[in-house]
Amino acid sequence: MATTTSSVNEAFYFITVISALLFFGIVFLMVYFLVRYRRARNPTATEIPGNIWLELIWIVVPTIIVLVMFVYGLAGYTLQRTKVAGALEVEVHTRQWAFLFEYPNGVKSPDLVAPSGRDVRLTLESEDVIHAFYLPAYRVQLDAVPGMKTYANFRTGVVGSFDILCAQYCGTLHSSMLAKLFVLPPADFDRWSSGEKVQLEGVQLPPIAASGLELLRQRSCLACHSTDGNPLAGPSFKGMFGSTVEIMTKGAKRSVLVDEAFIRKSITDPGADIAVGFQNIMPSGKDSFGKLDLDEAVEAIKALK
Ligand code: HEC
Ligand SMILES: [Cu+2]
Repeated sequence: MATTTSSVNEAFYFITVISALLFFGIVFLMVYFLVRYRRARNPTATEIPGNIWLELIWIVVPTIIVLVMFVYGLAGYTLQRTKVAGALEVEVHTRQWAFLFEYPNGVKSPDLVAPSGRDVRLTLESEDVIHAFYLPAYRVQLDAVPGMKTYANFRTGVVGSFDILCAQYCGTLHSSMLAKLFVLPPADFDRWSSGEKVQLEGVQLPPIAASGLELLRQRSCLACHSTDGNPLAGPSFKGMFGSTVEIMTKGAKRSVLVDEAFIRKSITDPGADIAVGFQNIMPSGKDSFGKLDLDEAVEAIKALK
């Protein structure tokens, strides 16, 4: 049965073979004409006013070739876009600079986990700039655009782990916007998605019942906040709790003590107060944290003395 992956492969091979044939055909003719009509053999140039049949051939044949490429491409595009019955639906949230995969049962994971031999339907959304979900092993590449949903299907194959990258330059830490696809035997997938710890040989699966610090990592906070005191795009979490910081609120500068309420507000409404020396680029954590998760994240920041 044709899948996204096989149809992209077919289109790719077809285009490659046609390109190779044209390349060698053109080079062969060029060399042949060079030799055959060289000056020594052909001292006076021949004036050729035109040849209707030749012209028809080089218009019609390439048009047919390009149309066949289009049909191959359209078939793959349709497979990738059309809803498949019984597919595993996964929402892919993208933001600077991490992926977050959300399952129908509410499980959220920094890596994509799926059972083998199953259709997967991704719904992509971006919370800030344009990103691109890129899963080369399965030939899936699709932009995630703010304010718009985009969709991609693929069918998982053998058990294993595969790279996922962001393929759209999206800012300073674009190159670290990475994730994995873990394809598991179906029974293991069911155990993983119901919260059990699943151990596979040589594979480190993302835990879904996370510790506070793990949670900060999974929600991409650690892309901008270090835990060692060095500022990245945002101030370090180390020593944040209990410190006094300068912030801008509606254009006015003031000092505040970083207490629990301030940390909570900074996560759910990061645009309200801007730490001096930093830019207002932090995505709101309002929708990506459940209440319990938020408590745990705040505790983890408080603990980073
Ligand atoms: C894109 C980078 C980025 C990401 C991702 C990010 N932040 Fe921030 N964060 C910033 C910047 C920049 C500031 C300083 C400007 C401001 O106050 O909005 C900041 C400020 C904060 C502050 C207030 C610190 C202060 O001294 O005022 C807290 C608390 C915070 N972030 C927590 C988090 C948590 C928790 C997450 C994960 C859900 C997170 N951030 C994700 C960039 C980021
Ligand atoms: Cu990106």
